[in-house]
Amino acid sequence: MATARQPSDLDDYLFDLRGYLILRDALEPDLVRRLNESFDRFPQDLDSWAWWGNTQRSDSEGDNAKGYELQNVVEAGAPFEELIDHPSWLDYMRRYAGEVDSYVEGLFIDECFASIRRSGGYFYLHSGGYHGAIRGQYRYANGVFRCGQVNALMALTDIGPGDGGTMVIPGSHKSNFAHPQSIGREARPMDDVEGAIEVQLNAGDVLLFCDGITHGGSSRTNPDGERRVVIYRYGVSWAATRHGYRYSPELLGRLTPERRRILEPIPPRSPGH
Ligand SMILES: O=C(O)CCC(=O)C(=O)O
Repeated sequence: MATARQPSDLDDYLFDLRGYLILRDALEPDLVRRLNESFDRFPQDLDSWAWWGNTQRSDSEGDNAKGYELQNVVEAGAPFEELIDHPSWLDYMRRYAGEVDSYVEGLFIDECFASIRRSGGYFYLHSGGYHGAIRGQYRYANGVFRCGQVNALMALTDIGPGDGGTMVIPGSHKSNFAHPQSIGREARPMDDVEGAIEVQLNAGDVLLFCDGITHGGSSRTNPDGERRVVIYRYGVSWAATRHGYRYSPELLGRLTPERRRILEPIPPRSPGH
């Protein structure tokens, strides 16, 4: 079991400055192995939008040859349940997105998915402070963070040059202007965007970033192999799932109380309950 990591003063400084942090060796090697084994079992013949249990294939790039995304992946087995309250990043999420010291203090995972990137795959440029949604906003005021959403992007493979790593524009979570190269650029890669950097990770590292930072994924140019990541998005306790997925009663029923509270911070209330 990993020990609980706390955000340091330097983490706060860099997260505020850049909008992201890299947590090295955040996942235990055995958990990385079990997650990769789970990825190996994803049905490769699953069509886009087809269901596999309470998970759904939904490739953001719309080209199944270049990747594979499985939404609501917390429903895909025990290793994914361990990620909900993983001690390497839980206290970071509480501090940055958990509405500390308010009447709605707590967290909720509003989206979670597995992503496989193959040759030619990428994730288009999106987000940023300019016209940013409150859901993904970066905010620090009166001594507390009030980020709308902070993501944990967990590397299950080494992600080096040509592997299709995540790209971020450091500081863009506070940007007051649209990036000139972003205009009309929806659904296009961000490889040549001025100011963007590619984040290189080793298997087991986690990229933690405010969703309000301009980000995306570089084009994978390496011909063979796969980039494998899991992304959990943490936000305010009163949110709803982004795409309308419902966590199943079976999943909620077998979780520890701490994990259940993150997937169901506000238990449903209705006559008779
Ligand atoms: O796949 C990536 O590296 C980037 C993912 C991304 O853009 C997102 O989570 O919003």
